[in-house]
Amino acid sequence: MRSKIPLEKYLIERRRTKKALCMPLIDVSKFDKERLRYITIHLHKMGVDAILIGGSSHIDQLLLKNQIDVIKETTDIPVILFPGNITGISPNADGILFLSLLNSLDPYYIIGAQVLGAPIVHKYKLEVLPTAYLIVHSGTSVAFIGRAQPFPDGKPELVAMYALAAKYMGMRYLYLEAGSGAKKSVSEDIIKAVRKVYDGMLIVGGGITSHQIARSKIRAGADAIVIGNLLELRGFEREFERIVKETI
Ligand code: 1GP
Repeated sequence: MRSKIPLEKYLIERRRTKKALCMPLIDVSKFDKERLRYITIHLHKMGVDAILIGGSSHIDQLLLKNQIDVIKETTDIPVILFPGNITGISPNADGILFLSLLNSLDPYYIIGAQVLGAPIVHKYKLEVLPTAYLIVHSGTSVAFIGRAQPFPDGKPELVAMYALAAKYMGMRYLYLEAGSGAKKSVSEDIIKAVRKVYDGMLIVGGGITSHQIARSKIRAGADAIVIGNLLELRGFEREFERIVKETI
């Protein structure tokens, strides 16, 4: 049983004991109760470090709350909200990635949703993980919805400039996102360039579908990897277990 220490302390301490954190992402709209319970049991057995939960901008809040309850009935692994919008906030999670999509062209995703969501987060007393969110490629739903300005290929230094700004603004978490189901994950060049200037918790996700890909992201400097789509495949367990081993 995990003793109830603050989420951030737990993540930092846990990170010290292994190469990287493994954080599966549950998209609330993708699983029914039974399947979610099955997946959670396996994630618990494999020893993942935290479970992210979120989805697109049109999240059903009741479903989100119910899904978190199902996870919590099954495991004591911390559940962290990964909201696409203010509808992604729920009182029964352990904390929230309080995201600002720094490379959005729409102020709503940089500060607007945060202002609307902050009083709800306060009311629910959720532990906040201040997170810079950078969507590096175009062509995925999250890039389209978030109006993210994609980074040009071969220019990792531009991403590193955002990372440095995030650090100077006190954001202790930085999430490099390729987008769910991305064909191209975040490149090692980008991860290395960001790692050089950013010493907070560096999370990398999008398009990580095998242990080889996971390994190269960790070697490049990721502190945590996020895996979503793979969970939707029947027989995900085999490859997922290999991914978890890469993080130990
Ligand atoms: C999406 O980074 C996450 O926000 C996970 O991506 O679904 O491609 O694993 P995948």
